[in-house]
Amino acid sequence: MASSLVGRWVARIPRRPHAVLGAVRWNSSISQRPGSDHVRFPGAVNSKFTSEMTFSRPSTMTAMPTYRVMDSDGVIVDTSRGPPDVPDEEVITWYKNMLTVNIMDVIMFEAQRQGRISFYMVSAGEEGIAVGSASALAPEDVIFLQYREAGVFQQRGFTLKQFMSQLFANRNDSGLGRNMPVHYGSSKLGIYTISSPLATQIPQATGAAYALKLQALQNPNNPPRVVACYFGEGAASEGDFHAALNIAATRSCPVIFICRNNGYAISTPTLEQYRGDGIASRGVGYGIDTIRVDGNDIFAVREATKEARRMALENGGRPILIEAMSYRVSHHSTSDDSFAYRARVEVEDWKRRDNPIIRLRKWLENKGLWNDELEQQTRNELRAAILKEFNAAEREKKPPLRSLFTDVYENLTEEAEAQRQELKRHLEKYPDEYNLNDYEDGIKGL
Ligand SMILES: Cc1ncc(C[n+]2csc(CCOP(=O)(O)OP(=O)(O)O)c2C)c(N)n1
Repeated sequence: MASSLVGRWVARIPRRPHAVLGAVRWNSSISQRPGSDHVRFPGAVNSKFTSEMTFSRPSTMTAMPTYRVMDSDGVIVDTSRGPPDVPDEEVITWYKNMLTVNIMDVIMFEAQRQGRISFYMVSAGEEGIAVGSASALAPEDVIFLQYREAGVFQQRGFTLKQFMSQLFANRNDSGLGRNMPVHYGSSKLGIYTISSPLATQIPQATGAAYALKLQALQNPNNPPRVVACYFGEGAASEGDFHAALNIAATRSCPVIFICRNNGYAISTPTLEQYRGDGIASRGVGYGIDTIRVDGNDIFAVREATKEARRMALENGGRPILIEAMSYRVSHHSTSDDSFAYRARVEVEDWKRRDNPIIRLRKWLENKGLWNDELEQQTRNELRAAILKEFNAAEREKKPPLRSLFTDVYENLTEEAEAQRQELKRHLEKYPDEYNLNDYEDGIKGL
């Protein structure tokens, strides 16, 4: 589909595709006027000559500032600015969405410990990044995620039944139980299915953004769309990150890269991951407009994403990088014990110090929109709703056994068919060894 689009586009504008597609430099010939204080080298068009030999020393440069709207007491910092540009009811919806993910995380982490699901990853401390950024995107935007952004699904309308069906790998899961838990996906919500190999989603996002750009050029009546691509700072150490940002910059693709910098890539702290100024400085290095925001401040995340979306669509498109700062309060996953590599007190300190949920709660309380009673009632309701879907999903049948083999190719290959038959023979020979009734249609489902 994308290649046929490219083919048609090239055919229509054969001579100067770069100019139309937004490339900054067209003419790369070397030119120098007599007496000029700089050369137009093709590789650095605005560099002045200097007779002072100075190495650029990042360690002496000021770190990029962190944009915040609201402080940790829930107070808007800049008193001259107006209130957030959304009705109070919407802010309360964000709050409830963050709370839903947070409560679900506690329940599902415990469920894994009880052996009821195989694996789980929580997003404690990062709910504000997911919900705040998703609130600024349009329903038709296309989204690529890593795995710690359940709040994006929640904000876009993924239901508790959908979360639970995927986690319990039952027959209502759209992936039919073929992915690890938390690897959700939804074509209806425009969210590509999460995949475990780190950073693969980043070049995919750039490619999708390039396709959107070409589609918009072909049909200007299409609604404007961007791609939003989420990843952790650890994933930004992969080569895929660098290739994706550079291609997005040189092809001017409408993509918002949203990096969650939570201080750890499993057991590797950021201090050991890089020596530069976070991930934000890399965006600048690739010529991408970049902002660093306080990820505990949902208003700052939302505003930065909203502006990034506007900029990403301007003049035919361009990438934007948002580095959202946070702290990974939880263990990396249910397979991790983070106290093996960081002090308990560090985590407790962060929990006390700041948190996107508590911060927004303070703002709501300061405005008289929230109180202890509402908090308790809401928590009880959300917990009950989650547990209802939890129980239903746990009891639901597993997908039919044949789905082990289907959906790779349109028809089963000879090899897959032979394996299916071998499995059938095996199950028929040892019927007492397997709970085939847990699967839709039992052995007939194979
Ligand atoms: C290509 C690849 N290498 C290594 C891993 C193992 N792994 C899974 S998550 C992870 C850490 C990622 O850290 P980060 O991107 O900062 O996200 P966070 O978990 O902190 O949210 C690693 C190394 C993997 N899944 N894929």
